[in-house]
Amino acid sequence: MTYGQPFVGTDSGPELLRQAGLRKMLSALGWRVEDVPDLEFEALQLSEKSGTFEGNAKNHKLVGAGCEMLANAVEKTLKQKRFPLILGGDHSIGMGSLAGILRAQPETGVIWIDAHADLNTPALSESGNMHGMPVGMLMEGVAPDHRQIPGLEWLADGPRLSPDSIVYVGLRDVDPAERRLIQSLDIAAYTMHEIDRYGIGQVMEMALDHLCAKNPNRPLHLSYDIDAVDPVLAPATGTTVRGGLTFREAHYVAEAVAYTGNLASAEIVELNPSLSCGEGAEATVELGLQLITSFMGKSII
Ligand code: DIR
Ligand code: MN
Ligand code: MN
Ligand code: MN
Repeated sequence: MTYGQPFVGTDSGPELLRQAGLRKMLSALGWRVEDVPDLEFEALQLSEKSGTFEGNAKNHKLVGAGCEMLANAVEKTLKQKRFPLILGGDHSIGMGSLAGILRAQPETGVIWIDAHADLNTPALSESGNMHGMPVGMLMEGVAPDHRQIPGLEWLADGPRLSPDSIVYVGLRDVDPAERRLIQSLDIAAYTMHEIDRYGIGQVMEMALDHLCAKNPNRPLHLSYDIDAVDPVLAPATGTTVRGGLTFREAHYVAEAVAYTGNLASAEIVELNPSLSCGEGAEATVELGLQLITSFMGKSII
């Protein structure tokens, strides 16, 4: 998926992770891996229903139809008691992942690692880019009437994410409308400021406690936007913001989530090797692969 943001190349992430040895890494950790082929979004029959949509959501038909395919695949995988590891693609796919997860396991807690809050909707977005909307489109009290948005009609009656069922880690570029929502809905947000103040160890303890204190066995979903990591380490992504997670902070987040034993699904998104030449692209893919290895259970000793 690359239609949730303006740059070409974000759809090459999955293939580059495969080429970098993802399957071998997962097998070495003891996983039995079924590598399903990429979902083909390009060939989709686009919805022509519901007249013209006036809101600000670029490529909503393609993004919406692609996310519907992904939601169905994720729901099915979870219901088979298997672990969906979702490779992006831009973060608009988070709409599909979340929709499928909430249908299969509505009690899921979500850990959103990102420089951005992705809490926009077509009515709130300044850019119209749907990779800035996956959380907003699913959240109770924020989600729009999906029947009005061609491509997204399938989302109209689905379950919603409660504002207390998500934690953010790594935020540093939040739009004014998103900031108001985080405050008014009292969403748990650990920005780079909190990471500086408390350290990543305490931040992850607070974040996981927020999600799991009442239900220690709660299934967790990790949504890892590579732009959470500092652009010095992960330059090959569409919307870099300075002052991000260090190498160890980025890994610590993944390790802390893995150590809960509750991780039930995960996605890594926004790798775009075409945005950085040579070494930067390779380094970003390699980092993505290492982060996957960490949250899929690699232990250091
Ligand atoms: C901005 C940037 N908040 C938007 N969002 C990004 O376009 O909605 N999300 N880059 O990943
Ligand atoms: Mn994102
Ligand atoms: Mn982001
Ligand atoms: Mn993004």
